[in-house]
Amino acid sequence: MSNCARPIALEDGDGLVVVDVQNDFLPGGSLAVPGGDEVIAPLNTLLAQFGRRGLPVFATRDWHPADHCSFKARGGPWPPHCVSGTRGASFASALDLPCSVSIVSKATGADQDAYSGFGGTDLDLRLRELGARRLFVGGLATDYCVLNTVRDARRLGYEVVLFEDAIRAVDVNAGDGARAVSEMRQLGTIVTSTGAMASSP
Ligand code: VGL
Ligand code: ZN
Repeated sequence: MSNCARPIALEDGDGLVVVDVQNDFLPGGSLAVPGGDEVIAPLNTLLAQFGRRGLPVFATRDWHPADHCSFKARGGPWPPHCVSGTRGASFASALDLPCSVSIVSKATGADQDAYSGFGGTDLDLRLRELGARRLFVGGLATDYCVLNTVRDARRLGYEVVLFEDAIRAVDVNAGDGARAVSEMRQLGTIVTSTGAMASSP
C-alpha cells in the first residue's frame, strides 16, 4: 500500500463507471487528453476486480452527430470528436470491457451537449435498478466529463470513489485538473488510487 488508509474492499452495491475512454480522447485522437492512454491499465485492474465479484460495470461515451453544437464549426469550443459510429468514438481497444458492460451514450443530439454521464441519459435509473449505491469512477477527462459526472452522482446521493491514477485532465487552463479534483473532494468524494484496493497485490 502506498498510503496508510484502510484498503477499499468491494461490496454489494458497488458499481464501476468508466467515463469516455474513447480513441478521440487518447494520444493521436482529435481531442487528445495528455496521458489519456495511461488510464487504461488502472481501469483494467478495476474491471478485473469488478468482474471477479460480478459487480456491474458502466461505460459512458460521447456520441455526437457530425454537426454537434460543441464543434468549432458551430461556434463551440472543441474540434470535431467522438462522432457516432466512427473509430474515434470507439472505446479504446486495450480497455477490457466485459460483454455485460452497460453502455451509456450521451450528447447524442446535434443541439444538446452533456459532459455528465447522467445528462439526458438513463444512467441513474440503470444504477438504481442494479442496486448501485457506491460508484467507482475513472476515465476522461478529469476537468470535464469526470467532474460533471461526479457532481451529478453526489447530488443524486451516490457515494463516489475516484481513482487519481485512472483520470487525466485536458488542462485548457493550467491547474484545471487539480481544481476539479479538489472540488470533487470537497463534494465528499473519496479520492484514492487503484493501489488502495484490497485485492491488489
Ligand atoms: C469531453 C470535451 C468535450 C470529455 C467531452 O469527455 O471530458 N471533453 N467533450
Ligand atoms: Zn464532446
